[in-house]
Amino acid sequence: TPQDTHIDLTEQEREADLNIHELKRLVGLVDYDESKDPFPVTGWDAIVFVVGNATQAAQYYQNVWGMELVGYSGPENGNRDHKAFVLKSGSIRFVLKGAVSPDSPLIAHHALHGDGVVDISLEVPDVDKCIAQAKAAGARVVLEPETVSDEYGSVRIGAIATYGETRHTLVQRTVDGQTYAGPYLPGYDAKVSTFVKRDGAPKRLFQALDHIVGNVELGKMDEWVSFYNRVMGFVNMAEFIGDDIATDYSALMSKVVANGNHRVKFPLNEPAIAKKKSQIDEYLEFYKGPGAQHLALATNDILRTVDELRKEGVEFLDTPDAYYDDPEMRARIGEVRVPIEELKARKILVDRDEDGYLLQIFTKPLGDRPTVFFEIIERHGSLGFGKGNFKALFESIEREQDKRGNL
Ligand code: TYF
Ligand code: FE
Repeated sequence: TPQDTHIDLTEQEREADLNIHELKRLVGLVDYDESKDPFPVTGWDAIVFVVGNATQAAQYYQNVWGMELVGYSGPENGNRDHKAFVLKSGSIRFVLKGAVSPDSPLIAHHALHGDGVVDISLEVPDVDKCIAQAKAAGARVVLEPETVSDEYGSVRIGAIATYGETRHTLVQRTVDGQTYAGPYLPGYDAKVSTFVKRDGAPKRLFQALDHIVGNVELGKMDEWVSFYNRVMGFVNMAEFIGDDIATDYSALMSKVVANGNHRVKFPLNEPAIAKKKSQIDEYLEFYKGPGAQHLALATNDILRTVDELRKEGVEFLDTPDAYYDDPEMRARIGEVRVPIEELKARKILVDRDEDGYLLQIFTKPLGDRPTVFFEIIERHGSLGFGKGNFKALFESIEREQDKRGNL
């Protein structure tokens, strides 16, 4: 029952009016005993993107993705290096950063990688404990624990390096019994969203973040799985794509790690040698190295989310009608909450396993390079990642690769 649980809501979830029962369904939260965890992670803190033009991207994420602008840092409040916009949807926070100063270090990062995720920031109850464990396990610490403060209070932060130029900043929001009360981190001011200015409510097209996939180099997947096991105490989840299916059509191998409560799930992909050029190789070539490939946004109404996004011009991967008309597939997925025709009309994929089913759809790349994209996911019991859809999905990705001349 929802009452009989040991997981607490995060501040962001409480503010988003979510409850544990909803979160179990949305992202597959599980109970676990934090006291034995060498590196306890509460959940996502923020996903930080570097983009070519944060001023315009902030408009896009509000107007198209229905997110709410809540915080800002930039020249007007003393940050002469870059502008940063904090956007929220449900319990997820995105931070978009773009260089203002021609000497900003963000420029070199953007020149190399294009738009992408630089920081998968995690909320932790005890930064010092995590950094000590990370060091003992041989991780590269890129920021020693420090306390930063402003008029809203204090947070304690530290950071470790992960694949490529990506990092995990660890944010402890309660210091000496006081929880930080500002819109994001010290240095950020509250900002009013265009939705609020228009006297409306943000659309809240997604309520939580389900997983973030990392693409790593050929032969490195197991090293990164082991990194998350050893350094961060993450556990392996059942779903994986091995070389058996890889060489047939998908040209990638994948394993999934998760933190104790499963709020944070990281599938890790590496390219596999196949007949065609792997989609992972295409990513690595255009991102100039390993990085975050897709973010899966959890929704409780994928039909509405997809309709709203399409109306605003978001492009999704195509799924052939044959996928829905295949009797074997119809038999396997059985009954779902809407007639299959509703899914077919929107190209939404279905997968079923022993725990339940999930609905999912994937966007085309979000920016100019064929790198980062979003997945929209609606879970109904399934704790998987859509393994049954890999064939149809990867064929669709390959059709896009072909159009780009990268097959
Ligand atoms: O997260 C996953 O594993 C699924 C499937 O390049 C997937 O969303 C895996 C790899 C990929 C695209 C989607
Ligand atoms: Fe996914």
